[in-house]
Amino acid sequence: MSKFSRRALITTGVATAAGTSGFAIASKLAHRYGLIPPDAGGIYGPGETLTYAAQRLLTRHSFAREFAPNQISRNPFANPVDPLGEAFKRLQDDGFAEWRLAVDGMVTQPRSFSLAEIKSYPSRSQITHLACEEGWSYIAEWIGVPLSHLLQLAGTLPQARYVVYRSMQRGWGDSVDMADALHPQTLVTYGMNGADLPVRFGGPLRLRVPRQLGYKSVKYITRLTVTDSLKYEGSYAWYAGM
Ligand SMILES: Nc1nc2c(c(=O)[nH]1)N[C@H]1C(S)=C(S)[C@@H](COP(=O)(O)O)O[C@H]1N2
Ligand SMILES: [Mo]
Repeated sequence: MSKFSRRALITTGVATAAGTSGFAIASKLAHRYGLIPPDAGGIYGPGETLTYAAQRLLTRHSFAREFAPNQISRNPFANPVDPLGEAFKRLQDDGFAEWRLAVDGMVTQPRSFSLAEIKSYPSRSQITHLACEEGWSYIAEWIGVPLSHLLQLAGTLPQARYVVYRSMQRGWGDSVDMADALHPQTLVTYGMNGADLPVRFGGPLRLRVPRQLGYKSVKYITRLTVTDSLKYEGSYAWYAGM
């Protein structure tokens, strides 16, 4: 069966279940398979559940497209960021030698990694597309360590369902489910197009989640918290799969 008809079939299946007896059956199935997104309670709730459930069933094992080096965008657009503050400046003046990424929550061993430690782990590089919900996008090479590697070092507990990440920039942070957290293309990045990741693109450390829209790729990350529940307070949809 082609990818397209499989998708239509599964989407129709979930939608039909929703149509015949309200959202009861779809919701029951979604619950059973852990396919309820954390923003399911709001006005977009049932729709968000259908999107998330249908996409997840299809994309659990899928990869974001990777491009060839000659497809890298010449002038990638960096979204303007609000001022980063004094604490960031002090770290920057020091070449980010004191930058740390903490990992806590549902792990056997809470840890805190320096930039040098993160760079010492096996790296992965990939050329992917970053798309903003506002319509622009670019292709770049991203270099970093798979998030799964850091989670493994901290020892994620089996009941973990989400990883919440926070930025040094006030108000910025997000979360992904374990399917994306452990996905081999989800990287804690420190390099871009063969060089250090520039500050305007999120340096020294940025989470890249290439299977979702740009806003999930949070810049200046300082903390990862593993959890089994979350209350989503973002203004966009929590699941931003493409
Ligand atoms: N800390 C932080 N992370 C952020 C943002 C931001 O303003 N601050 N903007 C987000 C949004 S909306 C998008 S589309 C991408 C933009 O990435 P770019 O600047 O590399 O183009 O970063 C995301 N990560
Ligand atoms: Mo964006």
